[in-house]
Amino acid sequence: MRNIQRTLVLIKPDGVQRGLIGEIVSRFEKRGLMLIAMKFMRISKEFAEEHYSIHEGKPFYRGLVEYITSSPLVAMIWEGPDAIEAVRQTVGSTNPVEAEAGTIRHDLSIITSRNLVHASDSAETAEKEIKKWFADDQIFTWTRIHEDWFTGLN
Ligand code: FUP
Repeated sequence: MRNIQRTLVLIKPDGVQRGLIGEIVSRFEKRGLMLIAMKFMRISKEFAEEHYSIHEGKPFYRGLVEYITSSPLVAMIWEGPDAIEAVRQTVGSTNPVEAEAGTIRHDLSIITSRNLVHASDSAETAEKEIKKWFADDQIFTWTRIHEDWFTGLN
C-alpha cells in the first residue's frame, strides 16, 4: 500500500540568490512528487529561531539564523508516496561533500552552512513544520492526470 506523506521543503536564501529555484523545484517534480503549497517570503529572526530551535546553543546556530533570514526563501509542501524519505534522499546529506552524487546538495553546493535546501526529517517534524509554515487554506491538493504513470494504480 502506498504511504502518502507530506513534507516541508525550503529553498533557502542561497538557492534564491543563485537562481536555482527552478532547478531545485524541477528535481522534486521529476521525481514524481506533487507540489501542494508554495510561497515566497522573508522570515523574521523570531520565526527562524523557532524553526531551528533544536539547534539552539550549537556553535553554528547564530550563523544559521542569520543565513535563513538574510534574504527571501521559497517554502513548499511536497506530497507523495513516502515523501519524507524520498525528499531527504533527493536533497542529500547535510554536508554537501558527504552527499551522494545526483542529490541537490552534492550537485549544487559545497559547504554545510550554504546547503541550499531544508526538508523535514520525520513524520512528526513534517506535521509540526507544515502547521507552522502554512495555513490550511494555503494548501491545495489536486488530481494529476495519468497518475498511474507516476505511482501505479494501487
Ligand atoms: P538537515 O536536516 O540535513 O538540514 O540538517 P540539520 O537539521 O542537522 O541542520 C540544519 C542546518 O544547520 C543545515 F542545513 C545547515 C546548518 N548546520 C551547520 O551550519 N553546521 C553544522 O555542523 C550542522 C548544521
